[in-house]
Amino acid sequence: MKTKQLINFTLLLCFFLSLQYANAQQDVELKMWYNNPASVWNEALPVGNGRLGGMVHGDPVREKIQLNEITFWSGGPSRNDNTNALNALSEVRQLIFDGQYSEAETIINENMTAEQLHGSMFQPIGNLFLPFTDHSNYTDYYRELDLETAVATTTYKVDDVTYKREVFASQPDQVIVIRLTASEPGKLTFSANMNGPLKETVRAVDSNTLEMTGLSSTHERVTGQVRFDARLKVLNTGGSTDSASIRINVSNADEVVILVSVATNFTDYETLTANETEKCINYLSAAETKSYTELLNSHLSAYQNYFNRVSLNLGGTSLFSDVPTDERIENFSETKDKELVTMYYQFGRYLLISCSQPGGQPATLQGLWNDQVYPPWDSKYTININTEMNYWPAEKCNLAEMHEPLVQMLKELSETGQQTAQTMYGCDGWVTHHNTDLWRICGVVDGAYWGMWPMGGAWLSQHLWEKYLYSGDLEYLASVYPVLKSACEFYQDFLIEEPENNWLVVSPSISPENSPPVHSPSICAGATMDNQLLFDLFTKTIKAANLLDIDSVLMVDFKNILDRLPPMQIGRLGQLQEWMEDWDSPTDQHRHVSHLYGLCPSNQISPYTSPQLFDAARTSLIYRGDVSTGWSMGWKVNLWARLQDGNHALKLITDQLTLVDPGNPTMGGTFPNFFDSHPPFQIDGNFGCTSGITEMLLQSHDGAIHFLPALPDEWVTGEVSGLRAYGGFEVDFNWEDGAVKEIVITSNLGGNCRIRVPNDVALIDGTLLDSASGTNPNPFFATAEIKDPIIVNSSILNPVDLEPTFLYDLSTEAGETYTIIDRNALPKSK
Ligand code: FUC
Repeated sequence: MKTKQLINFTLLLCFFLSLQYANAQQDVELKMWYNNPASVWNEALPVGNGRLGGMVHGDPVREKIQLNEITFWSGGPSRNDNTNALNALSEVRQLIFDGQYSEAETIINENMTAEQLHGSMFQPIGNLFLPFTDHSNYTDYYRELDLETAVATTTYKVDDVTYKREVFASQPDQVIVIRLTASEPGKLTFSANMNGPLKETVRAVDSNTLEMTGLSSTHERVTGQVRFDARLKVLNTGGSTDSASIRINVSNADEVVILVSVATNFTDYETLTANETEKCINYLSAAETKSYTELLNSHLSAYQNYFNRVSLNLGGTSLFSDVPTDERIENFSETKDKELVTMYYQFGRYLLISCSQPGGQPATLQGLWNDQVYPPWDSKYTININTEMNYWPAEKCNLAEMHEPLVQMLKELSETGQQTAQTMYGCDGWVTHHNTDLWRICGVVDGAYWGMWPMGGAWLSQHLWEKYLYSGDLEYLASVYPVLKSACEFYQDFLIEEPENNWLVVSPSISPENSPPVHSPSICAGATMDNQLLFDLFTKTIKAANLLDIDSVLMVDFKNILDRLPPMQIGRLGQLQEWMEDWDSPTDQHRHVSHLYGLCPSNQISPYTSPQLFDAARTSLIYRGDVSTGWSMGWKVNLWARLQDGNHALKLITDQLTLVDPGNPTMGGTFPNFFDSHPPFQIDGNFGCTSGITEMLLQSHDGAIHFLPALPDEWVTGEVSGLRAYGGFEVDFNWEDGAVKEIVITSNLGGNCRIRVPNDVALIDGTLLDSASGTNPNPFFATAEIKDPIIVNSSILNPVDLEPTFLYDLSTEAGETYTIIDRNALPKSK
């Protein structure tokens, strides 16, 4: 090696070592902890394995674990299509075009909404109790949920003996595992029992097994048909057990492991022929053959395989780790506690792993955790935002497998929705409206104002393409293509020409759950969100067909439809119009911001390719305000991130991290157990905010992988690893003073990697990157080719001033990793 090369090499080495040192940040402690037992459900800590859920209350005197099983729903296989709809359709459409919205609404309510069945309810199994009659004088109380192990632990002392309870829900072993220990032998004397609002029987099967059975409710005239069998088995070391008729007594044991197994007769949305007792016993007897350590280890490896993929550090310094989590939430607006944000972010990932596992059901409005027989909105699937939002973090936060139950639900809806399309509208393809449930109902529910929205399939279907953009998996794409195609076929038949501009529009419809100030019904034609959804649905389906090299003739028809959809319009206030007419009001603070779907989650509105729409979307969002329901604030975190305003996004996180009274929730915010408050608890806000935090740090929807697009001033330094971007890229990076320091990109598919960065960067060996411009040759990054907007008055638009960025191209090979660093940090001789 020549001297100059040697010096360069040494400089690089020193530099690299110093970078490593600078990056060695303290790990964030991911433990939610409290110094009191949960007195109400919204303080209890959730555990789940995708199928079984438990809410651990941590009460020393009477431990309570509230239990759920994801297939325990009211009713049974059912449909709710109104057969009168088809006869009413043309009259309704004419009334809408004539501006007679109230008349149209009346006819819809009488002829198109479901006659009886507005959807089934996700219902609770019941509670497991462990009464310790002599533990009321406890001291040194502590309980936690460790997000790194997915174990809920409670410890306390009675008479100088320390008692400990550990609870986890094992995905590999399909049971909830509870271990009870004491610091002295022979100290565990308690009993175990179960009850539930829908129980039919409770009985001791033998001296250490208790069984509870039950049946789901009859609801809206559909007979309750889901049966459950729940069993607990007490495995004691030392001491003894005996059974009274409805409880197991444990005396003087050293250690006790309790296994909880629950199963139902659910097979699939059409069939309830499984044998719940056999399934329940099989799970239990398989788990019984393993030691606690074996059960824990298999749980840890399954859980951590997902959880450990992403780590985040926003530059916190363990300032508040000695403060209980509920107090930290309460103090957040003052402290801006960065580690609390990290914990809340990782809690979102924890929840998705815990409530949505391959082969199971998608996360409901409450994920997998519901203690009420009549839960809010039935704890089912509201698909005009809420279910979609549940899955916004799935791909970008490296939990692609957790997306699978949603994909499966879509396949099933595309079956049930075909009959709905034929019966209600005489159309081919499949359709669903704004709600569905375990039985995959597709009709109009809750009344025209909320339910007359035939777009549920169009929105859900976006997830099918989005998943492909991250993985590039063509086999997967082929498996979901029929769902996409059939969704388009419905609109091919259903769309009608509106009289003024001859655009093809959806009618009847609504802009979800909002009505314009000019008339009280929400009913309308051609709502902006509908047009945006169809733009995406048709564009993506055409792309999928091209990639799979099929249906080229049909795609010509689809392209013609695409060309005839209404463009976006910028109204008199400089706002993005929510409706086809300029009806928006500057005082409308409705929680739904449906027309901003085009900004997020879609990529139709971009500061680089459609700056006027970008400005208009921003104006609309400012009018809409910040504080709202939990999920609305979660959406706004994403929207402000897409608007590249990190400080405003953090303002929304602060609004969302407002502590809500767990016993009497009256506002949007966060419960002590980190659950999002709509109010009441609704899990979408958790998932929305987790997605939004990711969007503040990394975006890949707009032609490039954009690093730190919306970094708040507060988050000066930080690091994140394991985030996923379109095109099969996986990304780790850190930053200081708002500048990226080091980026490590793993390319899984190869191809051009276009990056957008806030400061100048180069490859770590000093090689400069190619400046990028024009279209990204990597097809996964194709930007939306939307029509030019119609603008009422362009003089009131104020183009948003964005921070300057650097745009580079890097050609990558599949399987290779690339390290890029701040160019200022390169050795000077380079
Ligand atoms: C939609 C929203 C409500 C609520 C419900 C479950 O109807 O408008 O705010 O989230 O879903």
